[in-house]
Amino acid sequence: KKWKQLSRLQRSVIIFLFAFLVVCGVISYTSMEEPWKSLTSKRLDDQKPEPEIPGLKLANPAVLPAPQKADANLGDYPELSPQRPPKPPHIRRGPSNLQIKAPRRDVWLKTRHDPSRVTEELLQADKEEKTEKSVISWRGAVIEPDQSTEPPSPKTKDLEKPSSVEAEDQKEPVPINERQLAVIEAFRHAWKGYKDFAWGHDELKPLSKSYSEWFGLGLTLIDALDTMWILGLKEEFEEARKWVANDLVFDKNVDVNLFESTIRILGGLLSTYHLSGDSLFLEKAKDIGNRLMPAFKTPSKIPYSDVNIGRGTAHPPRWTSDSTVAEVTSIQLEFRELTRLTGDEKFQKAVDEVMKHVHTLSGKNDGLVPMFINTNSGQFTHLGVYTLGARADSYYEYLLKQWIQGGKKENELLEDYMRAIEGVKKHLLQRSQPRKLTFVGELAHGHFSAKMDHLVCFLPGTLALGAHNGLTADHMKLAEALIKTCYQMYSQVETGLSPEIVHFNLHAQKGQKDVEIKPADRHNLLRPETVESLFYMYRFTGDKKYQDWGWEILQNFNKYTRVPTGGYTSINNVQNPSNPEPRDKMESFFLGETLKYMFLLFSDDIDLINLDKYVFNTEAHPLPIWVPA
Ligand code: DMJ
Repeated sequence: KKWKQLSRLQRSVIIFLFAFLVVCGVISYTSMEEPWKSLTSKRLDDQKPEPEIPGLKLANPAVLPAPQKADANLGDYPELSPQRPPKPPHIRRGPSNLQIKAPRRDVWLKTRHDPSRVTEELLQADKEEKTEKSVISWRGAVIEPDQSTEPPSPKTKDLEKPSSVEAEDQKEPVPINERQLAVIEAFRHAWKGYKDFAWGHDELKPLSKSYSEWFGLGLTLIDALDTMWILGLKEEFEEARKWVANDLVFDKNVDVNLFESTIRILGGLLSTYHLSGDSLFLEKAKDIGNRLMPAFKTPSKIPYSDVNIGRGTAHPPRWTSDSTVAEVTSIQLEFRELTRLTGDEKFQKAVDEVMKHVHTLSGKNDGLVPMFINTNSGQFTHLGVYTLGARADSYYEYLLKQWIQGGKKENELLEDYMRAIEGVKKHLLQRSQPRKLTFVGELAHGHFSAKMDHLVCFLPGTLALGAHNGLTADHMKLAEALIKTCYQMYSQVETGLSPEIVHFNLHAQKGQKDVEIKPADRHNLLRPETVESLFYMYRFTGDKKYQDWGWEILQNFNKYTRVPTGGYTSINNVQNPSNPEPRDKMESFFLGETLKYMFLLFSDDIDLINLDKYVFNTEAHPLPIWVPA
């Protein structure tokens, strides 16, 4: 009624004013991008800490993370860093949910103390990474540049040169040197014997020009696959691959030793898969991994030593229900990696359970473990004997290596490792006479024995690896002393080759050497441990004496163990240069480990299996270090 009573002019003014107000309102609303944010930020402003009132405490303390202490080791626990940049980009291999590339540590370190540079640096890194192209290697597989272990460009004319794509995209390859060529030559000679007389069988018998069978699974061929890759032996690799594709069958009624087949076959297939990117090797690894699983079906979940991979049954050795401690605790790197690659948790679960169980067990002596464990009770047996040699050795090695593999987060493994090394120092370390060589002996029911297996020579390398990964520098000092001793185990012997076991002299006597050898221990099986440690020592110190020592050893292998018609042989007597008594057997680890570590020792290319990206299993098969979470 009132509206009607207004003049036309009055009505127009009111309509105009109303419209004006509506338009202003809309404009001011839309100019706020996220209107609700203003409320939130207002609330955050309101949350500014009140000036502290003496005696008054908040009932619910703030949930924000506490600032880091200045001395906290942020490098080891990047997730705790208050300035943690967003996750750097990763390259993936295998199933898309799995990463194997180490984080961009360069970017990480540069930006950690300057958050304003984080985004800029990461964008740059991302850009650089995108421009890095995947390259096709001669093996016909796609290699991601950061993960590739492309062998240095071979100089020999019968080895193929890298393609032009590789030459453009990759760092200048470090040329192969004379000593590495000598390793290639040795490998080819060994391979010739295997190919001519033992192709597809487990081990070459080079003198009788035949073979021996252990599992009947082409052990030497599988153990040697990644060595051929690393040495750049294209033709040999392709031929061996064909055999794996067409002839390697695991569906066989055969008993295999769980540990040996894990470290040599599963480990060899997994590392070859990583180096080549060829899924054939992953498929085979899954197959053998699954077939080994029945070993874990025991009352204690400590696995049996033997599995029938065709029947799916497992059992302990005939005379006991015990397993060897080193064997049940040195299969973890491989099964954990198999879970990471397949997404199937059962593999890792089974081996992690063993480690957790052993972690809690009584019967250790300052971290040192006995040699046997019962598969029914889960308890250590034959208590009181402690060694770093046969039956216990790789337990210590895998404590450290699992910790590294998993991104240095599994503290129990590190604790056990550190405690064990303290145990070694306290109970097993001694010095010989007259040269005062530091060595690791054995303890039997409180009695020290100055006996050291050649197997113990893995220890300097492991200690050095730990020190490289941030553990105490004392470990490096001990490593330096021990590798010197291991070298003396070669150089004080007539052939320049170490026996299987030595006894050190503890009391000085005129004209006596530090090292004594008993008749039963005079054999040499072409073992890798000293060369393995020399490789780590050279990588971490750059001291050329380690290369020179390795070179002497290679020459002595050539002098006393090389069989003219092909292959190398174990010998029975390292003390008799005129007749070292060949044993007629070339162990698969000579190709899998000894020659591989020799080649790496003589290389000056730290990216040829970069030790910040790969961890070697106990059979020298490199597996990727997982990206820290
Ligand atoms: C290899 O099978 C492995 O290195 C294992 O850890 C110990 N024995 C041989 C080599 O000596």
